[in-house]
Amino acid sequence: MTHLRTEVAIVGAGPAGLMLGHLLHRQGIDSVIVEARSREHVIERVRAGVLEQGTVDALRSVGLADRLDREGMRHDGIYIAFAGTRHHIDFAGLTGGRHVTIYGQNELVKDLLDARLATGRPLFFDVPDVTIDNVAEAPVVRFTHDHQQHAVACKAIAGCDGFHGICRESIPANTLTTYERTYPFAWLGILAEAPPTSQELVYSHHDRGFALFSMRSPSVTRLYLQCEPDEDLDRWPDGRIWSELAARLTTDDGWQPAEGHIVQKAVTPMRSFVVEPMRYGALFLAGDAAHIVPPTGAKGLNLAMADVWRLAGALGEWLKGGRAAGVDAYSAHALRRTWRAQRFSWWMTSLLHIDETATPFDRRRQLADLEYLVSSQAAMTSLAENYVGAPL
Ligand code: RFL
Ligand code: PHB
Repeated sequence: MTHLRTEVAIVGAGPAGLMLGHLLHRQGIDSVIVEARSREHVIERVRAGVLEQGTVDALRSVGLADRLDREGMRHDGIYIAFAGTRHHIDFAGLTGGRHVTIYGQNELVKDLLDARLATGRPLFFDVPDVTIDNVAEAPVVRFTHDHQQHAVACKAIAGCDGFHGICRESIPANTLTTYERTYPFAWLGILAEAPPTSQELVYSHHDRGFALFSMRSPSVTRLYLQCEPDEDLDRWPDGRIWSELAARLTTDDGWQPAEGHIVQKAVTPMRSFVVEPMRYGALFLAGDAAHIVPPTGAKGLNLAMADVWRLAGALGEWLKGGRAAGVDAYSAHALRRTWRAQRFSWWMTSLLHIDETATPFDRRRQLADLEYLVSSQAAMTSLAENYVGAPL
């Protein structure tokens, strides 16, 4: 057994854990990061693509945006399509010049990993058996790496281990309240070697189900189709995917996505989930470990970044200056932003998907909501303001 000591033990090397490690490092605070999966798996996982302006500003301010500034694609708006027509929502015009940036989560994770490796601070991959102990008094993280057992004594533990991690599960259930909503649909997502045919994202409400046109680069398109929660990918050969995308996305101005070689296919479940509070003793939850939003509002990664931004500042004040006000306020502050994103993500999801259990009244009300959205400056501004997000 090796005994290590650090200030903050971070469980999970996703965007939340890696960013937290970097922000602590910049304050001269040591951390150990332990990750269940392999380095390759963490880098290759295809997920989010939309970064709020606040996320980009934060990354830039801590020296992590060199490649993002070169390769990220600035988007000043999105399209909402329904009844055959695309309607533009002009974020920049509606929010005084604010915008979002398209940059794959896996690219961001690559940048964060490079930054971590450059610090020389510890990061263990392939650690599937992490346990945490004594978070109320003297926290310890135990794990096995390369057949060697380790125990890391620390002052705080950051649970950045995503929705299926062990940190949230380690908190006594009677001290937590969970809020959850599941949806009767999921997303079938593909990545295709095809140049984007629209400069901006297209969110399409269609009788056959929701579809989303997004991108990763000038040669790679990212597309999603609403599907069943237990959808069998074997029922979706490439030809069926393209014809369904064409049916749901083609608009009466003749626009449609270009086809190309499909390089990745996966089904993503949809869920809204929040646990309160986001702290138990010296264990702080951040990112998907504490909350999940359906991807329609593009908020998950941005919320994770906002959590660790606040947590890093609070831990710095506590560990270096002995001031606990920030860590004491962490959960309440993070939850305020979380609930705002929850409301927006739920609203975008309900607005755009076809719910087979909806009544005819609900369907007509949904169409009225879409009509109102694209005809009212106030409604478009509300969408734009929430989509671009508040500063972190
Ligand atoms: P992650 O990324 O899940 O990372 C958690 C890490 O912890 C590891 N882990 C453990 N490590 C040690 N011990 C254990 N017991 C462990 N258990 C788990 C995991 O291997 C992993 O490396 O959580 P994090 O860092 O909080 O980041 C959250 C984001 O990944 C997530 O919110 C977004 O991907 C959500 N999301 C989107 N967010 C956006 O802001 N904009 C988007 O456009 C967007 N699109 C999406 C999305 C998520 C999607 N999927 C696949 C869920 C699109 C999709 C399709
Ligand atoms: C993506 O590009 O993966 C993406 C874009 C917008 C969303 C969700 C995912 O709302």
